[in-house]
Amino acid sequence: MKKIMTAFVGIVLVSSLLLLVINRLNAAKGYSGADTLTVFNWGDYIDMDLVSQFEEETGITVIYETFDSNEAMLTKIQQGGTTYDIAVPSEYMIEKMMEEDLLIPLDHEKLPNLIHIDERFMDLPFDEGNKYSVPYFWGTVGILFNPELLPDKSFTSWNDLWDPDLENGILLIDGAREVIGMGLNSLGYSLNDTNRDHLDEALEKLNTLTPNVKAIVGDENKLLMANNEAAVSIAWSGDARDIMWENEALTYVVPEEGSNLWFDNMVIPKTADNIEGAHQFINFMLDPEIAALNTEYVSYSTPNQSAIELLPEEMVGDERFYPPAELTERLEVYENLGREMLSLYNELFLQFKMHKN
Ligand code: SPD
Repeated sequence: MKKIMTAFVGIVLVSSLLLLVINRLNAAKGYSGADTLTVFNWGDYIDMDLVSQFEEETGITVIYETFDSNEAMLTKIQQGGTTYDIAVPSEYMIEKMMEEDLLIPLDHEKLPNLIHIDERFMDLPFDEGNKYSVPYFWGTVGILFNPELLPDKSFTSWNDLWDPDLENGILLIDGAREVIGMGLNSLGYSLNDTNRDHLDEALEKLNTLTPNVKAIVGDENKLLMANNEAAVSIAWSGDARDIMWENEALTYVVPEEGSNLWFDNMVIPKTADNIEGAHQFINFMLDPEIAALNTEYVSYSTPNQSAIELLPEEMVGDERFYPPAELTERLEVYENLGREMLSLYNELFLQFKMHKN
């Protein structure tokens, strides 16, 4: 009997060890299973301590990867060979991913914390009924600038960026929709314009901005602006807020002719291997205390009403970052313009980048 017990304990030990090794190997390869969860998110877009807390609470190991544009995220998911359980695309990309059948419908019964989301951010046209996505952060695109470095300048319009005094002074977001959109808006056209003549006109106008463009960057704009190495940056509102904590001389405006209102939502892509764990992760991030900590860390605007009640007024009472509905009404949400039009936007952006170099 003693021998049988020893053999049994041995077998259990060896199998647990094997399982652990297999999990670690899968984790290293980016494959999820019930014990791992692969999260694919924008850079600088989560408090990693919260990821550790999720791991401790659930026993699930999180593999965390980042991307810097919706297009890069989509390509990775379309390519296959990955098992992303969670991704965080923006609205037009969610619509595109739904269209391409790349998303798994959410089980709302497993997301009781959804009740904390402000109704204003639920049931939006790109995903009616939030069948595939739930709000993570939202914001605008605007101009972040340093009045101390540019005492005589004011920025109320996109056209202010064409001022010859700003030579080699502006940082742009490395995003096709943002840059082409800025060209379109500066001419009074819609961010979702599909008229070829208008798009060519926008490119032509953007090409005349190149002497003022210092660099086209991703998250590096935070360091450059915080250290006064650039005076102006086109920025997503949350990044602007984050840099403004670091460098109090900076300020942020949304140009008067209009701009983009965007929503980044959590989704479960078809590549998922741990659908149960993905729901657990989403529900965890929707918890008001977790959402409040995450918001304090990343500085973006939270759609979680219960989290807002836990956050300092200094943060959530600032209308530059929590604009009321009357202000957001004049802004435009990117539409899914279809495969051909999105390729054209990317192509025009590439031409602009080549013209700059
Ligand atoms: N550093 C985090 C950036 C996240 C920004 N998402 C904005 C998407 C706008 N379409």
